[in-house]
Amino acid sequence: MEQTLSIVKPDGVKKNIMGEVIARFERNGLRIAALKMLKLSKEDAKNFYIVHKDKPFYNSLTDFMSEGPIVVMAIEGENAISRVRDIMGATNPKNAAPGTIRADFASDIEHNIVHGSDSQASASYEIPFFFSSLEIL
Ligand code: 3AN
Repeated sequence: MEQTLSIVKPDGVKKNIMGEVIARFERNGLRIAALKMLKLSKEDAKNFYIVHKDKPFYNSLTDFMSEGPIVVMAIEGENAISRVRDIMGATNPKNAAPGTIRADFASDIEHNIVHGSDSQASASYEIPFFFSSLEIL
């Protein structure tokens, strides 16, 4: 069993597809172990994406991630990290396989609807960033 952190980003919430994103994970047999809606401050977004702090897109990414509500969830299942990333599709929606969330809904590489941890190390940072152990069921 593996756990991963997924986020419906502000563009996904704005497009009214949070339920669609969650349903795609559930239909794949993954289990939602924790879930909440919240809004990040700019400072929160910078801390969440600290691994990207030297990237040219760090400032605009953290502006975008703090511009509106997001839905964060801890997802559990066998190979949950790679399964969630398969369901999401490639970072750039232009390269995302047909039928993936990003191919179906994302407008560009920054506004790409959904986040999923890219490794166990990332998941170990990202899950406790949002959830206490009491909130993961
Ligand atoms: P993923 O979310 O697919 O793991 P990462 O970790 O490489 O992708 O990038 C984190 C986030 O940064 C992406 N979800 C995307 O919103 C944004 N991003 C990545 N690359 C770019 C880029 N070249 N220009 C703008 N934003 C980017």
